[in-house]
Amino acid sequence: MSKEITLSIIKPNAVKKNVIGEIISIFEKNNLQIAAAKKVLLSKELCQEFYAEHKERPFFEELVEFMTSAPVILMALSGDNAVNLNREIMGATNPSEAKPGSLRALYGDSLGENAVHGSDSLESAKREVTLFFNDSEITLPM
Ligand code: 3AN
Repeated sequence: MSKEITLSIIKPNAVKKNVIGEIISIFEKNNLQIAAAKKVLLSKELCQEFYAEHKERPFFEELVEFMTSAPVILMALSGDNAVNLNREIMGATNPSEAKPGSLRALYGDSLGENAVHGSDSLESAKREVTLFFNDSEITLPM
């Protein structure tokens, strides 16, 4: 399996629940490493750019409103098969359909406020990690 880097976001509703450590711990137990991390309040402009592919969707404005309502944790996760492994750990988009024990089942509140984001492909991961982190902010395990 190949080493990959993927973008993870702990969304405002999960940050407010004070479960940042619990979520990071689950990533670590699943052999993902934190290659970069920061807590930020996203600007509307940056958030709109991040979610550009959803621009025409009816929930776009609501999504940007939510994601900019309070701080988020941005992380680059590294590890074998990191993109799909992170999607597996997160569970389905809708928390009510997410498998028991997955992050969205544990910490999600609704389809919109579903606790975490994870890149959906290697290509998206590259775009998303680059949008939020400079090369100098990312360190890989020795
Ligand atoms: P995922 O994050 O699982 O890849 P996407 O790409 O379909 O899911 O959706 C991006 C984000 O948009 C989701 N994480 C979710 O928070 C939000 N979203 C998706 N569908 C809806 C909806 N019908 N109403 C509100 N928010 C939605």
